[in-house]
Amino acid sequence: MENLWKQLIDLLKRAPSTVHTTPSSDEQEPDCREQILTALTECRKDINEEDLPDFITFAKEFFTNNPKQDYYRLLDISQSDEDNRIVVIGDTHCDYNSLATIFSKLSLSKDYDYLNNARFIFLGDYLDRGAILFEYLKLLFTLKTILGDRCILLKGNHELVGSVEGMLISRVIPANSCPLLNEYCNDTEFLDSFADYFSYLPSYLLLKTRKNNILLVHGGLPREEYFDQCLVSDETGELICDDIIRNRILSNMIWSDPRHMNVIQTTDTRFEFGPSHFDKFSEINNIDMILRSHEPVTNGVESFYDGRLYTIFSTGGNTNPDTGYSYVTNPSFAIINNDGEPRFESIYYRLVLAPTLFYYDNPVTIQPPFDDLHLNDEFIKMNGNNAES
Ligand SMILES: [Mn+2]
Repeated sequence: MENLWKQLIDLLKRAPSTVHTTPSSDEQEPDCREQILTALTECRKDINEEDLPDFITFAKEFFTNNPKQDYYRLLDISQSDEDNRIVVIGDTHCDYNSLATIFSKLSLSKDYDYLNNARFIFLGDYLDRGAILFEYLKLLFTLKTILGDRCILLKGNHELVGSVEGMLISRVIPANSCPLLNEYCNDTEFLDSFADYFSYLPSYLLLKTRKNNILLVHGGLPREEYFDQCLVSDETGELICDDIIRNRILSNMIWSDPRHMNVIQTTDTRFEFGPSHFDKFSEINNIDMILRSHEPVTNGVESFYDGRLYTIFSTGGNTNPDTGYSYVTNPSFAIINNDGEPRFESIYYRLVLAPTLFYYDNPVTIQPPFDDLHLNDEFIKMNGNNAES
């Protein structure tokens, strides 16, 4: 095990001998690649009860350096001459294996230096359901620190947490992260900062590319009654409406779910919408595509409305001990280019070496092919036919 482990780390560190880098400025960019690859293994070390004070100190420092960040609205790459790649990651729910494997897989690409150049947009739901909260949060916060503005964490419904009299309370039931934090982190200042950080995450991002305007959001669309009360600004991506309406709309967008057929909206917080609802909203607001997460889909990706809306789910794997969603057999993520064409990558499929890094004793089960195998093919070329078996 020891030798294999060392070989794998060495392999990952040397993988792309020639990588395409985006010439952004004359300034020397920091080498994020090495830092991220180190973090993937360092953060995996168990955080036991005696290590919690260190974790709390680390997290407090993170919250201080990353205050409320509810300001992302628009990311415009439509005029850019650089080769931009946007990596979109769906729900991860405290699944260390899947989060780490996405980054280790991207590190193997030979045609683009993802860890040094790509932007990473997370669609929310970091908390609850998964097996290891503290190690996962340490990795997530470390990645955000290394990537800075290249990492945008959007808010999911599981991030609707508040601190009431020194206890974390979640609006999601059951919420297993909050009881754990309340039990082990009896530190009011920490719990307040924790609630503050997650409550103020931005709820959506509008990505303008050469061909498509893409809305990135955890759930989906607002109810129809708000359609004529809001517009998405083309310049700033902001919702133009009054504060009360804005809050209702943002809540809708964190909770709603698309359906293939037209449906009657329910009165619950979590409501459903169909193709005509989607068409109407996207026409009013000039939106071509929506990428969202929120619902576990077995294949990791599900397409709606002729490929104009996708659900992406990024935790799962039927032998993955970190996931609460083992029935999601093919958890996936997306990569968007300058034209705004998304392609979908399976996190574990066909990869033998990289996932073993994070699986420890659990062998990876190979899944049937799903979609574009761009990165997988590079990996196979690099490692010979063994990677396919
Ligand atoms: Mn959700």
